[in-house]
Amino acid sequence: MSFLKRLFRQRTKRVTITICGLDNAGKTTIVRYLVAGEYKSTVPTMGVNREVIDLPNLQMDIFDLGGQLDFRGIWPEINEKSDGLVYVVDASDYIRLDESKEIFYNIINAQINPLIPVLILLNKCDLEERLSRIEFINAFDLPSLGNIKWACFVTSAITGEGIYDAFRWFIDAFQE
Ligand SMILES: Nc1nc2c(ncn2[C@@H]2O[C@H](COP(=O)(O)OP(=O)(O)O)[C@@H](O)[C@H]2O)c(=O)[nH]1
Ligand SMILES: [Mg+2]
Repeated sequence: MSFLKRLFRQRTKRVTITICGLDNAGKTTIVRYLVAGEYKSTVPTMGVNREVIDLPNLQMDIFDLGGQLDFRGIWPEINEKSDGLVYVVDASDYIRLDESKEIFYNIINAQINPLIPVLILLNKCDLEERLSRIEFINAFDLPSLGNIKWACFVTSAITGEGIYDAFRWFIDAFQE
């Protein structure tokens, strides 16, 4: 390995990220968007998808966890080792909002290290019938997260809206 490469590697921080949320929230589409810089169609995730994204001084090893009930059993083990959590909610899925909230707090209270950054994405904001950010923050009781370092961004993995700002915040959270 070259001297420069070694130097560069030393400066590169590696983090393990998990992406959770109900099936169909848009998790895989968001990861694909991060990789490709544009919308790409996806198929439902069976188990775990892993994707490594290299940024100038951060390497993100992303575990995209299948949201179906069958696969949630493997979440705790992966979340325990995680340096950062991305939690994705479908802003148009009013019916499963409570289910998503329950899962979210289960991860927060029982699966992750409370010091890691938590990025919450209210996804599918391109759809007309959807929760607003304020409605969502109230419904999910996000202020009750207290000292956890969290942020909530409104995103669309189809148009790309909000993705840059959301991940800018997330990446910055690892540089502190
Ligand atoms: N309208 C809209 N559809 C989306 C968005 N993100 C994902 N989808 C669609 O939602 C479905 C589920 O997406 P997927 O990424 O597989 O969800 P996952 O189960 O959470 O990984 C797919 O049909 C996606 O095209 C979005 O921001 N807006
Ligand atoms: Mg998926």
